[in-house]
Amino acid sequence: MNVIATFEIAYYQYLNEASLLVETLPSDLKNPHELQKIYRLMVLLRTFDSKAIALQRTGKLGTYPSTRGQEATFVGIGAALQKSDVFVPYYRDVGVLMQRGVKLSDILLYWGGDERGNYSSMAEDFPYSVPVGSQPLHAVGIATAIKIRKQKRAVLTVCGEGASSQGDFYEAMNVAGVWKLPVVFVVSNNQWAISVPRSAQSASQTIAQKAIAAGLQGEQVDGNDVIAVYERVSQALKRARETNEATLLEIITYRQSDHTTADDASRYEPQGVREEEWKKEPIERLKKYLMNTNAWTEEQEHALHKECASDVEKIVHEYINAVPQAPESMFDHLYETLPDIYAEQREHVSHKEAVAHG
Ligand SMILES: Cc1ncc(C[n+]2csc(CCOP(=O)(O)OP(=O)(O)O)c2C)c(N)n1
Ligand SMILES: [Mg+2]
Repeated sequence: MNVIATFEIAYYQYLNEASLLVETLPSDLKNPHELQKIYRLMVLLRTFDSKAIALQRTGKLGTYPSTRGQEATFVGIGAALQKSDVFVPYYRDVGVLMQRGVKLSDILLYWGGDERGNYSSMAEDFPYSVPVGSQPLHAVGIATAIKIRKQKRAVLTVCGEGASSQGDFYEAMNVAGVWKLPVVFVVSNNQWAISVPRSAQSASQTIAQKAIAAGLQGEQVDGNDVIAVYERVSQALKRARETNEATLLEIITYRQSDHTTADDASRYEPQGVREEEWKKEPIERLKKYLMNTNAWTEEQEHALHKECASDVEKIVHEYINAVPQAPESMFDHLYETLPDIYAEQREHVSHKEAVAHG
């Protein structure tokens, strides 16, 4: 017997659970302003998230998926992406979208429910939608177009560890490997797929090693450490842009919430786990580091919370007072030239609307 293949999976952490740097700070983040910016975004995201849940509980928003506890994942990804890269989201991506020019009031409109629905969605990157495992396929399609056009851009897509069990996920990685496509697959491993725990999701020791069979590099990243997320995503994007090599990043974190506001995790989540995991949560971890390095003060902290609360109030005001978009606008951001069959349907919908509203 000869061993003909071996592999290892690296785990990356920069800022450990005790807020101590265990690796050299990446050069992009050496200026304290950079980490302060990232910290502000994480606090804004959490403030927005709590408000969105409160709006749903008081009947002012439809079903909403929280990102509580996962702020480092999404803020880190958003900070690492360059403007010319393409982002292909799933439904827990507010922290990225808010850095891609999407207004937070539009995100509320998206989750607003039928009556307040924002039909055209956000077309800055890929239309915002709620796929569970199809988006990696869309990402490799876009990456193929980028490669054919010889552009220096990367595509990044995110899905959950639950979605990584789907055939679509493996198919997308396979084609990215064999066609050498400039794509980064991120799996946000938050330990739950609604009520299915990670242990029941896959017998694979890591999700990252799913990359190996497709010929890609796979690695694990501490998802409660925004420095690690930023740096590993940045490196993977750079490799994609410069060498067309795809990467799978398994970002390990914990869902500090129900799956969505339509779920009740207390029915299946073992008692005490969430509290234990909370000790590792990303915002406090970075705050302690900033304070320990004299890059943040209690006064700044107080001012930031006030500022975020006031920003979120403005966002909610915009949302509550938004004029719902016309239903026919759902046809307006899909094609450069609308095919005849949809043009007819568009006409039909707008006519029905006109009749309904006299
Ligand atoms: C193809 C498909 N299967 C199932 C569902 C129902 N569904 C919605 S979210 C979800 C769980 C996904 O979990 P995970 O991929 O871990 O992402 P997370 O929500 O934890 O971020 C499921 C099963 C769906 N929307 N689409
Ligand atoms: Mg999950």
